[in-house]
Amino acid sequence: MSSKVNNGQVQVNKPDDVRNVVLVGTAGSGKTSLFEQLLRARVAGYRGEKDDAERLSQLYLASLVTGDVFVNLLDAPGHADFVGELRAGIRAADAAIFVVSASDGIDGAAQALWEECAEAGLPRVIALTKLDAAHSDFDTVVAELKDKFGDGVLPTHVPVGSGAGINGTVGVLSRRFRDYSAGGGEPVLNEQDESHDDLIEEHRNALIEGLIQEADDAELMDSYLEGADPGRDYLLDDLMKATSGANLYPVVPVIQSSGLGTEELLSLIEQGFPTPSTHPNPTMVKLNGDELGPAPSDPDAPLVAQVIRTTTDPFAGRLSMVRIYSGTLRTDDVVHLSGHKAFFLGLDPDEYPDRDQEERIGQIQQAQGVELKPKASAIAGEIVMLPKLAAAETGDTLSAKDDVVLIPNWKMPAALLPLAIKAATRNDEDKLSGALNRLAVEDSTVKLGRGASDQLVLWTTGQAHADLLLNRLKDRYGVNVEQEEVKIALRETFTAKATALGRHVKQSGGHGQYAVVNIEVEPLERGAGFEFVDKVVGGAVPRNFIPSVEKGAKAQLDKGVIAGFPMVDVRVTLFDGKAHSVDSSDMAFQMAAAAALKEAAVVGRNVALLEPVDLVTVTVGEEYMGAVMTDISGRRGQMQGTDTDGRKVIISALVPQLELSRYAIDLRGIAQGTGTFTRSFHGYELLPGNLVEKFAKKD
Ligand SMILES: Nc1nc2c(ncn2[C@@H]2O[C@H](COP(=O)(O)OP(=O)(O)OP(=O)(O)O)[C@@H](O)[C@H]2O)c(=O)[nH]1
Ligand SMILES: [Mg+2]
Repeated sequence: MSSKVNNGQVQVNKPDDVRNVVLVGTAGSGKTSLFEQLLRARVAGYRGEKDDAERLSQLYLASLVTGDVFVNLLDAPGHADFVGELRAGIRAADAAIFVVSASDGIDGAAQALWEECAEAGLPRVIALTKLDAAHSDFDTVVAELKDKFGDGVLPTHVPVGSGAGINGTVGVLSRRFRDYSAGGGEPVLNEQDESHDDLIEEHRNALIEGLIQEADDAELMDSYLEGADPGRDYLLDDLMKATSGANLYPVVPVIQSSGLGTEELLSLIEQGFPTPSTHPNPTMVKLNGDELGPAPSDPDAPLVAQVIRTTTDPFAGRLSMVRIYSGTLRTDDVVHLSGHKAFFLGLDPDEYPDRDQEERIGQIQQAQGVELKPKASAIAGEIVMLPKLAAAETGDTLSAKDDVVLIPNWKMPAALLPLAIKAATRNDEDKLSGALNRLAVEDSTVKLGRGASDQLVLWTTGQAHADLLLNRLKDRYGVNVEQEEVKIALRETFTAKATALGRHVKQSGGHGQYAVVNIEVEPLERGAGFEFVDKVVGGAVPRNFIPSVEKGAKAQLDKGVIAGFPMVDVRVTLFDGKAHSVDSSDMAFQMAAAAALKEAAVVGRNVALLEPVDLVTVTVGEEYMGAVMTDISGRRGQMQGTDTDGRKVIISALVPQLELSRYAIDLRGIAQGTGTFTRSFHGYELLPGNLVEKFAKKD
């Protein structure tokens, strides 16, 4: 067993010295506990970090040294709101420890994460945690894992004992017993301990057969079929190859309290996980969009690196976590920085403009344990921290100045939960926009927007994300904001024809005001807007005041007539009126037109409110289809149709925005974390009469 190494003395000389490993798993599955367990085993003097809200919501980097390899460990948050951080971790890593809690099993969210890893071609070892908890059973969960993730799932170590009595593991291939009962995470190793042979027998055949299949090794197959037990080293070699190629997923039992599983995982990381040069890098793209193939893991190639995450501190400034794919990065280098999110993610280029500029590298820091230490250069395969970059944002590419390439952005989670805020005081108001800009730099999932009545809206991925942003505004930037109800942009309209008289007459003393108009209002079809018709005959309203009537009517419609929302889809016909040779004026006719519209509108008779309706498409597992549809009709939704995509269904419906404010949260409950949805504005529809009361102002 390796002793604890002082990381400060480890030099990374070539990509093969490095392993980049991300811990992935659903919320609370035990990732951080395992992360700490691995660090304690290899980092001298490491006592453990304390959890805070920031730590829980973002990708966290530390390193350890095991054997001859330098391991960058990335702890990803499990909460669905922070899946963007997890995807960043998947991008930066060459392999994953996929953490599954034996006491919770595999739900839809775990399956979705597994698929994310599979899409990225990431080799995985499954760490089965909480085996000590009551009702946890190793064989039951392994069967469930095989059922959900396929036959490539094969235990390489099995626990000895059950529940709280588990005291060690036996290697399925090595037959070695590691006894963790002394505690402290340091096992006693017993070679060839035959007393546990019966435990591994059923797993051993499955594993050997799996390996033979994967390795496509005819010689091995023959000797196995003849009853010969293939040599351990031979098998281990095949195991490491199959693991590294993401064809086979070893399962390792883990228990937090005793540190069980630590050494087993570390040896898999060291021997079975790909190095940066064996795991394919992301594809490089030229500025014109042409693909160039994967970045070569070569320290002598031109620089290609990507910003994995960004934190901004009001005092220390920006700190960027950067994965280097190709080349070597040196202190004081001037490199090319590119951000082309709109191109890669199909986003609005006005909202996400392209950025191409020079960026000077200041200090380069490397994680040693949990501490950051400066170093002069870093090579392909390393993950480093770069303080004080001027413009780098999460997802941006850093490349050589004379050899500019782009690395695609990973998919961002949809920000579909609106959070309406306003500055608490004048002083906060002044600081708010600066603080919001910085929030957006470090977290590209948050979108800033304006809602109805110019309300400030932050679009977030869920309640936990919203809470985190509010905390950041307060604690990091000292800005106090108040949360408001999200205002929905309703509209007013007429539903029936009406005629009305509007007067603006003031003739006591001095220069008077005189204007009388007779108008007819009538509804137009949805989307028709505002029409003005002049039918005045015989000069009842002088020609020069006709535009005044139109202007006054338009102004009143924009302000709203019954509830303060713009009135739309209406034709106003001016058919009569009266003027005074001295007292009539432009202003008086504008006022009269406004008065006539107010007169024409009678709540409960000929006016109504319109509400914005979105086209919503929900993608869920088939089993949740009924529940989703029932819920949608409860939201006054109108079904538009369903479609299928493998084992998922896609449900389309028109749903009023008033009913969608919390849908991002509610859908997670309905579909147990497996559903996703999109929404786009469809049009305006009549708000049901029973809801009009709530919005109509009485004056
Ligand atoms: N009994 C038992 N509890 C464990 C084990 N591992 C973790 N836990 C407990 O499970 C809870 C969640 O553990 P974390 O390590 O924070 O889980 P996580 O996956 O990092 O959670 P998120 O980061 O929120 O997704 C904690 O209370 C741990 O003490 C284990 O092996 N056995
Ligand atoms: Mg955690």
